[in-house]
Amino acid sequence: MAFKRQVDRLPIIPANARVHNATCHYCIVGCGYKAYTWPVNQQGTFAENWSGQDLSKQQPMETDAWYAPSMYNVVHQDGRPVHLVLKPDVDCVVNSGLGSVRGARMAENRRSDITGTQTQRLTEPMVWRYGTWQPTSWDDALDLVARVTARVIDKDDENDLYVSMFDHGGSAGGYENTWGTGKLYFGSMKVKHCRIHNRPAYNSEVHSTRDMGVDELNYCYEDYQLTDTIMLVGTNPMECQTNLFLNHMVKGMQNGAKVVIVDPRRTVTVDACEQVASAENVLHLQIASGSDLALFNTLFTYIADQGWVDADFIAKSTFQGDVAVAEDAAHPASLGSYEAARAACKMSLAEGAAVTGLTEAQIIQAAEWIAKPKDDGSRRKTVTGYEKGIIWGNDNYRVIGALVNIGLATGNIGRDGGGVCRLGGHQEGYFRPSDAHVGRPAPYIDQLIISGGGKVHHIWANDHYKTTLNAAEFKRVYNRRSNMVKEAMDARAGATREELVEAIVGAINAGGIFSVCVDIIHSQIGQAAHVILPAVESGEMNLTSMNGERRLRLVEKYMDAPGSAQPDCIIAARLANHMERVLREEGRAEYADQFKGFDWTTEEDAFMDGYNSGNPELTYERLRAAGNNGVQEPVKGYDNGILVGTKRLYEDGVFTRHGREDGKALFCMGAWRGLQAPGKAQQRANHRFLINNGRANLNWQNWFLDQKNDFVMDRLPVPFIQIHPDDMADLGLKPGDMVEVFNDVGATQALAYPEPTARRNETFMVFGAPNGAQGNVINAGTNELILPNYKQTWANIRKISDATPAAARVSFKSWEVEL
Ligand SMILES: Nc1nc2c(c(=O)[nH]1)N[C@H]1C(S)=C(S)[C@@H](COP(=O)(O)OP(=O)(O)OC[C@H]3O[C@@H](n4cnc5c(=O)[nH]c(N)nc54)[C@H](O)[C@@H]3O)O[C@H]1N2
Ligand SMILES: Nc1nc2c(c(=O)[nH]1)N[C@H]1C(S)=C(S)[C@@H](COP(=O)(O)OP(=O)(O)OC[C@H]3O[C@@H](n4cnc5c(=O)[nH]c(N)nc54)[C@H](O)[C@@H]3O)O[C@H]1N2
Ligand code: SF4
Ligand SMILES: [Mo]
Repeated sequence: MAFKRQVDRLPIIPANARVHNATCHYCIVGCGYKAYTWPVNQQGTFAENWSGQDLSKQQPMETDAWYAPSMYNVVHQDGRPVHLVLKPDVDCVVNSGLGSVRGARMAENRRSDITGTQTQRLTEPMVWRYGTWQPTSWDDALDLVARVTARVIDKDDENDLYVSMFDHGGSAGGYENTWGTGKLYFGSMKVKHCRIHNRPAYNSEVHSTRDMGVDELNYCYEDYQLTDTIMLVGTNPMECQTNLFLNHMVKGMQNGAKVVIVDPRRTVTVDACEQVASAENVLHLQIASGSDLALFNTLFTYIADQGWVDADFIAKSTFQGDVAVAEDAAHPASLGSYEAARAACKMSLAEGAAVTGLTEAQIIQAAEWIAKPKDDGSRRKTVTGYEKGIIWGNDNYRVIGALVNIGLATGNIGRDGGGVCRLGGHQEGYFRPSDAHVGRPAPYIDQLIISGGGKVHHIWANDHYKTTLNAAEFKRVYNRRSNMVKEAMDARAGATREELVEAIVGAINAGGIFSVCVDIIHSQIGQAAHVILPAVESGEMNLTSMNGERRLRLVEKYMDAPGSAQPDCIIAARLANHMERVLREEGRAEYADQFKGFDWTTEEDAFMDGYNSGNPELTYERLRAAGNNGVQEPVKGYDNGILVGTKRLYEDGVFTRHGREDGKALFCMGAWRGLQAPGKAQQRANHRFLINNGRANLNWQNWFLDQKNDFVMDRLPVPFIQIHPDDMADLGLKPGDMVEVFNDVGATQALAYPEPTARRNETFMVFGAPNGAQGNVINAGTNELILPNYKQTWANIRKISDATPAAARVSFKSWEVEL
């Protein structure tokens, strides 16, 4: 019998099952899957089935003729129950048939009223009424949202409307939904007080690389197989970009690539690389937390001093002169030529070693693996992947700039086997009107809300209660302000709509906030909301997104939405319709006209109105034909029935991301200057433990579906914090004990997980959990341009209690498994 799945056999997919293209909607990698559906009263046989194999015989080890219980469910399609199997696609070049512990659970994580999975999914709009949430119709809920919103904003003054919205692809997002929300908030309105799902402002995660002319997704995954050295900075791809690691990086190592990993922690990625490439080909630079900039500037200095640079590339493709862009409030470092950057970033081996805690020999070794020409004099190819260890690390602008400096100096951008790229988080899928009105630096939304700003807050697919910084204070204030509105609503139970809106506006003007939450579940911030609007996920709608090598695919809708849930783009459109109607009723005709143009009935309408208008080659029909291999953006044309894409960017040596006409890349002139974000150095000085934080293979993001998935919750009933066993002994802790993590800004709790490979006084806590938000102990201090510094956090730890019954059953064996 399948473990915990209460089934002893699964139906065989019949030969005539319907097949849909489906890209996994979780991480950036975007693995290809196939969704098979067929009527519940049918199934295939050993002889006649989808695989074409005789299933009465034992299949070979690498067979595609199987699926796991987690890939199966019974759902509805066109109103009828169907079997659903969602299994990895062997023909997709991204994953070649591999799944992951997240993606391979997509099917069992669909809402099913038949098998009882994910019944937490919202099925209908809800409005705060009579002291609780009451189900209601879309028109009723949207009318209330539109009336209250219209009361606090006006043409040319939309600053009291605050918006939190996804900017990604995958599920929640994608070209349809970023356009729907974007057209509403940046087209019809010019909302300035907005933020993105993962940071408290509407800005870029990677300003500097863009300012230097280099888009952050410039390579293709195949480059990992064509390279001499793979450099991984502040990222843990075995757990976070799993099939990019397993299907491309592993193959690169098997082809002989060496690996340099920069991470203050020994990760399972380090372990896995050592197993594949053998330890002598893996260099783990276990730097002091937050010291990356010192490392990169030292590497850049050393590589330049050795002359291991691509002089021809520097001359032809990079800015000649001195300073091209001066340092100012919008540019935390000057940008200019190679020589100017060399001067500004100069750092000796001794200085670099002192700051990072590495030996000079380790830094030299890294420089050789990155840039030392081969014995025959030919250039070494190095591909660099970076992610949240530096994006949410110390001195975001300068540190990313310094890393891109190395890639430019060594001619490793726009070449096969090269690239300096984000490994990525969600998939991408951004198409919106200009956000220029937001300004740069963008407003720090969380701090504005905490200090009383904002009257109405629209929240699209994120849960700041679990995932923002300074979360303890944010929740305290948000609960208080949203409760003021709830109380006012309760006091007017039974009132007319006009009276209710008056009461709400009264509470808002007294300091309250009216909160509207668009989500697929009733989230934690949704507990504070007054209106809750149910959205659908990818697969319950058609959805287009691109992955970390800019590969665009269409997920074909394969099942019905739960209840009356709608695609986000359609919710945005209906909200726009209601705004137009209400404004017209109120006699504000000119403003009402701005909300025209939302007469979409399907997500395809939103796609055509938005993405297609800027990319006329792309239609659903053509993407459907392109299948799970899709096309790599930007799309250059359509030739003989085939979409023509772009394998990697900048192969012509012309750099354009900064918008400069000369097409020359710029170097970043950012010197090392210690911990940059306010309050971090003091916090480090005053607390014993580094609370490094991030992700684990098993959990997806803020656990919104995981929290109702026993496969995950049996393994991790409470978020873990990995601690060295000797530190645990100091604190009197047994494995599984509940600890409180506390510091100057807040407190949270976790399960103590012994980790012998951890350094003393350096812990790692999984972020985003529903019952232990790591963000509670992150202070409000951000890097310049309002980039959160989640990773540099220090706190103390004390025991709260013995293990809970669920935690007491957890295994504490090593995470380092044999591959
Ligand atoms: N399993 C799983 N995969 C995911 C996600 C998930 O929730 N679960 N989420 C997706 C999303 S949205 C994102 S953004 C990505 C994030 O993907 P990653 O960035 O790869 O993951 P993180 O665990 O956040 O952080 C990566 C590493 O940064 C290291 N780090 C901490 N401080 C420093 C430092 O000062 N310097 C350096 N160099 N490294 C440091 C941490 O030790 C950690 O190993 O993952 C995506 N993939
Ligand atoms: N301490 C710490 N904090 C961090 C980070 C860290 O490394 N450390 N990383 C940051 C990063 S990189 C990220 S991406 C954020 C993640 O922070 P969030 O964006 O808050 O987390 P998610 O889990 O991605 O949130 C998804 C929400 O959208 C809902 N949802 C899912 N699909 C849909 C859909 O199709 N439509 C709608 N309307 N709703 C949907 C889910 O139910 C869930 O409530 O956290 C950030 N916070
Ligand atoms: S690696 Fe990422 S995209 Fe691929 S199956 Fe896993 S979560 Fe999905
Ligand atoms: Mo992310």
